Amino acid sequence: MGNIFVIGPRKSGKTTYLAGLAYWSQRKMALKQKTFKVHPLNEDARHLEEQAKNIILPQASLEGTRIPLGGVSDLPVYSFQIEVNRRLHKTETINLVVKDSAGEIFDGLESGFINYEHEDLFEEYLSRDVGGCLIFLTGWQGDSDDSYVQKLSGFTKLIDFYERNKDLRVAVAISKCERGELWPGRLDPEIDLFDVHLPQTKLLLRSEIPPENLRFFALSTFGVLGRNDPRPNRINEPGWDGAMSVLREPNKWQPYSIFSPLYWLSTGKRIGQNV
Ligand SMILES: Nc1nc2c(ncn2[C@@H]2O[C@H](COP(=O)(O)OP(=O)(O)O)[C@@H](O)[C@H]2O)c(=O)[nH]1
Ligand SMILES: [Mg+2]
Repeated sequence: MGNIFVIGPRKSGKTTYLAGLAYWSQRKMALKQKTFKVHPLNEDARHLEEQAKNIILPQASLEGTRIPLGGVSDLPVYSFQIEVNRRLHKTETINLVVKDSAGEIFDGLESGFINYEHEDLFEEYLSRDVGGCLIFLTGWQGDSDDSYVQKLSGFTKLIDFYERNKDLRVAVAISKCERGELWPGRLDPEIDLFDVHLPQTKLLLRSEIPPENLRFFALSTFGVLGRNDPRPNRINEPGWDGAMSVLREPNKWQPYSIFSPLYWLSTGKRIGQNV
């Protein structure tokens, strides 16, 4: 089970996250993390794995995801099988189909009028066979809170419109949480990140989505340099307002909390937040 879609502003790290997931079981990990094994199942997912190997590891950035010429229906769909081996638990297998989206789709929510092309996509995203969505938010300063409220209120209206307000799980994540100002708040992101930096965003979601279907996360695909070395494992690329970065030490690549939102989205259960 498990159709999930990922949505969020441009450059919030969505595709890099999915690439990190696809490549998870391939790379030499700094910390041997054996709880999760990821098998990319379809061509799009294998391509993502290649991108992690050929672009992210050699310290470059992925190209932004654009709406394909063929329209939103041609956006890539990644299919993964995730094996979960926890001590004292039976092995679990999660089949996950994840649809990535282009940042324009999130940004377009603001206008209140959904572009008719995007409408098809939301109809698909919000159909009954989709169990959850992962929302990436990355800004925490300036007008980020206001801007997210505007877009997410468009989004919650769509959830209502498609009558998914009772049964769609929504995981909201602050991405790139290795950033020094955010890292200490990662352990209890709802209180220490959302209440502090994005309070209106949190209020809006809390008022629109039933509590059992809403969880807050902090994740970082790049992570930090080590368990006892909280320096970010990233180098900011010049320009782009700090939105573009690359890995700093590829051989220490250890994502933070990339599974716990997916695990909750697909099973409704919590798992340690650092995985
Ligand atoms: N600092 C940091 N940068 C990241 C992280 N994940 C992705 N990025 C960078 O953010 C930029 C946008 O990433 P991308 O995945 O294309 O974002 P998308 O537009 O949301 O799909 C790229 O320069 C990535 O290298 C992360 O965990 N931390
Ligand atoms: Mg992308």
